[in-house]
Amino acid sequence: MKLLLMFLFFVPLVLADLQLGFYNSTCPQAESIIRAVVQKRFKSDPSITAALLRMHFHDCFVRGCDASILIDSTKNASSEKAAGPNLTVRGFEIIDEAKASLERQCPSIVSCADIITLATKDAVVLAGGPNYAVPTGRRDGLVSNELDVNLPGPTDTIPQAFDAFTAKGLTLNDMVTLLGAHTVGVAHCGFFRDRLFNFQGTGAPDPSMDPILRARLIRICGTRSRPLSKDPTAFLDQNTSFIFDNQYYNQLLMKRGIMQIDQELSLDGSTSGIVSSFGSDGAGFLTKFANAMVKLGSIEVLVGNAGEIRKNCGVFNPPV
Ligand code: HEM
Ligand SMILES: *[C@@H]1O[C@H](CO)[C@@H](O)[C@H](O)[C@H]1NC(C)=O
Ligand SMILES: *[C@@H]1O[C@H](CO)[C@@H](O)[C@H](O)[C@H]1NC(C)=O
Ligand SMILES: *[C@@H]1O[C@H](CO)[C@@H](O)[C@H](O)[C@H]1NC(C)=O
Ligand SMILES: CC(=O)N[C@H]1CO[C@H](CO)[C@@H](O)[C@@H]1O
Repeated sequence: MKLLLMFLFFVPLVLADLQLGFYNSTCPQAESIIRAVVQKRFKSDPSITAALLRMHFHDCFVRGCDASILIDSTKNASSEKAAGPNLTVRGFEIIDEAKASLERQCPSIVSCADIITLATKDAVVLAGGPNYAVPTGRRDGLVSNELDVNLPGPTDTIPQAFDAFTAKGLTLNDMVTLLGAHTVGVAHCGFFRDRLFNFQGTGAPDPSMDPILRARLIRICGTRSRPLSKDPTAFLDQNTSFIFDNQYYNQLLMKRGIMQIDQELSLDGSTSGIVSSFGSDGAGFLTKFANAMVKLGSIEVLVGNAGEIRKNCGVFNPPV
């Protein structure tokens, strides 16, 4: 009986969900305010598409899409930002700018989690990617802890990475599709340097890398004996680096993946077929990507009265 009561009690919470146009009546201009900020930024820096995509992914994979990635560490508490994989996440100022504008026009209405999700979509569109309707109504989380960050890494095998996606309710197809976000943006040499000189401790380069690409990456990253003191970056899609298209997959088919996890997609039998089909069907990829992004944006979201609507995306609201 107790169990049944608990079940009845929790059903409404489970059914409460994201919806299209959540701010229709409470802040009708919300989506256009965010779009304007993203458009202005994109004009001076088209790399923001990559920045926002990666921020969105890291947010959603740690405690769900609840803007926990935006919380600044304090003297007492190391937030998600302090965790290794977060070191190079960027674009926080775009979210802050949108939030400041929203707070002026509809205070305490639009969550930081929705801002990340909508801004990412806007930036994807500006880079030539698909437009898709983003269901909204996310609430901001009350916890951000460095120790919660457990993201897949660039040297994971496909089965290892897939485990991380399965744990979030995503399929292998979703994973291959979402990794298509690597059609924009950069990776620091430190994430793939071993492939150039000493792949998996073999003392030799990764045989699965095109030698022309290897030579180009050595010019960027430095030779084996004289590593550069700073860690430079290389484009993840060496062909159309700022365009959101399917060229990432075609580069993989030409052995021009930058990180090991990228190249593995075309080598592993479970994913190679998907890579080939996306390589030849650009429009199909864009449609699938839009659908996968809606799934990514729905992971473990807080809705209803859960969490809060932060006034400042970098700090939890002070207790009332
Ligand atoms: C197995 C899954 C994944 C792994 C192991 C992975 C790993 C990485 C690594 C190591 C970098 C380089 C970061 C740097 O050097 O600053 C990177 C960059 C990036 N990742 Fe992923 N990633 C994965 C999935 C995703 C997904 C699902 C998305 C988005 C939907 C995404 C979007 C991006 C973007 C856009 C960049 C470029 C960032 C920039 O230019 O600042 N990644 N990823
Ligand atoms: C908001 O408006 C759009 C467009 O008219 C509609 O499709 C959507 O269902 C509305 N959402 C809500 C929550 O009222
Ligand atoms: C540190 O933690 C204490 C107790 O949890 C709290 O009262 C205080 O405000 C925190 N200080 C900072 C700078 O977050
Ligand atoms: C680069 O991308 C274009 C399409 O945007 C494609 O036609 C071309 O074959 C690609 N070139 C290389 C070297 O991958
Ligand atoms: C963007 C950001 O906040 N990065 C932080 C990641 O963690 C390191 C080490 O704790 C900080 O120095 C960075 O500022």
